Amino acid sequence: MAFNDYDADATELLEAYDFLMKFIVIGEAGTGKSCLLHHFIHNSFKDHSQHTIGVEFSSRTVNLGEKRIKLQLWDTAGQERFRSVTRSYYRGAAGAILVYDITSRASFVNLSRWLADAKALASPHLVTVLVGNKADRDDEREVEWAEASKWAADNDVHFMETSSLTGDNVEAPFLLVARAILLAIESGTLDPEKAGSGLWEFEWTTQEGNGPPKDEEVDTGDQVLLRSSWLPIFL
Ligand SMILES: Nc1nc2c(ncn2[C@@H]2O[C@H](COP(=O)(O)OP(=O)(O)O)[C@@H](O)[C@H]2O)c(=O)[nH]1
Ligand SMILES: [Mg+2]
Repeated sequence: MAFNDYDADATELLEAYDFLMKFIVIGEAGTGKSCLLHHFIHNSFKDHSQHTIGVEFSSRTVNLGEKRIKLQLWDTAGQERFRSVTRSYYRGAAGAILVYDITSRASFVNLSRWLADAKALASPHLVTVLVGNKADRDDEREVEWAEASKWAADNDVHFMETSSLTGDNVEAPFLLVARAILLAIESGTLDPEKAGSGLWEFEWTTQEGNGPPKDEEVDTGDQVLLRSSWLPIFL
């Protein structure tokens, strides 16, 4: 459950990393967002996935080249009634995993709206990957790979198909987005020092030469305040 995840996360915050990147996982309900995340974090299929209420957190630290990247993953509810709630969590996201279900055309048709919301509310440099999940159900496919790939190219986002049931490709979208963000940082397109300036609200911490974050730095972060004071209302 989300609150245990939060506790685990709090102790993990002391772990050293080079960059903390906030990712949001968005898309219609039932597309497999929670299962995809579960597979990425736990390397197993999530049986009996319940509807996500509001937002749930998890995190995983990955190595990209010489860098340790902590991915802070915000799983959102796809239902319309949570829309205004989840939108408030888009703020400052560096990466977005936009999920549809390849066996459901209905989950594909509103992608433009999801992407527009994310672009409007997250970081202006938001890196997005479109994920066609449930690729294991190819016989029930309603959205062709070529059509989704074209949509992604037209909208300037990355694209891949995954299966959180079999585990096919489940790490790839997360690593792809993290790598793209890291490249942008290293090439100077993104300036991490601008965190919190309003121009670049990417919630992260650089650790180079400074060791792990100090407790008070962690505690005064926007996201931590949101977690402790706001989330329990929805749990
Ligand atoms: N066949 C198949 N079913 C999946 C896959 N991913 C999720 N599901 C199922 O789809 C349903 C919704 O999954 P969930 O992760 O809760 O969707 P969410 O609402 O987007 O978070 C559940 O019944 C899952 O078991 C997948 O890759 N393949
Ligand atoms: Mg969910």
